[in-house]
Amino acid sequence: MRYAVFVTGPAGAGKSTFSTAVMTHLQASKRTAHLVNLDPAASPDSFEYSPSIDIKDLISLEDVMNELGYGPNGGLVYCFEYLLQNMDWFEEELGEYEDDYLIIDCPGQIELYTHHPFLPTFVKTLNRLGVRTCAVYLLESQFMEDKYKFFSGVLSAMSAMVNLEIPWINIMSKMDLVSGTSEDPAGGRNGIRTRRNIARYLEPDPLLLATPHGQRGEANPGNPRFHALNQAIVQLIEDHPLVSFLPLDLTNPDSIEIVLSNIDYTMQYGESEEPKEPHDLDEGDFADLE
Ligand SMILES: Nc1nc2c(ncn2[C@@H]2O[C@H](COP(=O)(O)OP(=O)(O)OP(=O)(O)O)[C@@H](O)[C@H]2O)c(=O)[nH]1
Ligand SMILES: [Mg+2]
Repeated sequence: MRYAVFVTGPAGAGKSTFSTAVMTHLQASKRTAHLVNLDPAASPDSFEYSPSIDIKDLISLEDVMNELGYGPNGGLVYCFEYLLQNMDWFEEELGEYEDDYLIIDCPGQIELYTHHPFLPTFVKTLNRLGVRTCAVYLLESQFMEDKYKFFSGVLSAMSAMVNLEIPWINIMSKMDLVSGTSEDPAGGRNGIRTRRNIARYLEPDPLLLATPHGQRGEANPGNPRFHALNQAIVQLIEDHPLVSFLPLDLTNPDSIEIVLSNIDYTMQYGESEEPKEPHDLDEGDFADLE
């Protein structure tokens, strides 16, 4: 059995840094893992480990922009369409890595997760090739500084989950930037950086949004026109508590261990397979997606 972890999340959430940390951790525990770069715009020296499979060997954003005159976002769409049309290339690259664990570092364009069909199609193809998949979605801890920004992050995580429909883990990255030990250290706007408050973000408490207006700070006071919308979002999150976050502090070795064991558990890594015919996995399991 082969396994693939999609490392997803908005721009700058720490996906590449996390992918590297996972590689280091797996290698230290004598497990083989391969890095896959799925970002056609990644700079070559951004990787501590050189990727075993690199989309840039197939197509690079730079070439698409220079030769076809696309901008960066249209260029990304072109690259993914090209990848999907050339999945035999990916399959060939994958062929060399039986019984392995792939860490797939994805690009940071949020639309890739929320509504484009590329990643779901890519995942289905991997599943057909017998690769067991899961996704981690990283949101950086700075999102907890503003509850409105935070809930927009929660909603983006939700729509990405709905779009991809694979086993899923949300991660609050860069927790080393949050102290969480004192009552309200100087950096903690709105007093969020206390342990109790952090817990309300990791298990999102919709009541954070329901507090009265005027508590957002002077620069951006709550607009009463959005009160009803906030109420509706509170209700949505309350009725569908799909999103909670595992904290990730890369300065703490235990933290990455906990996150990794959650990933292993989610993908049922190493567990004997169910006696299922391969063709059962083909159409039936994905029929609801169409
Ligand atoms: N303090 C802190 N900084 C981090 C951590 N992880 C990443 N960073 C920093 O955040 C920035 C972005 O990190 P990347 O790993 O490149 O993020 P990414 O999600 O791969 O970014 P894109 O691929 O551009 O979307 C870099 O400056 C990192 O050094 C972390 O755990 N703690
Ligand atoms: Mg990256």
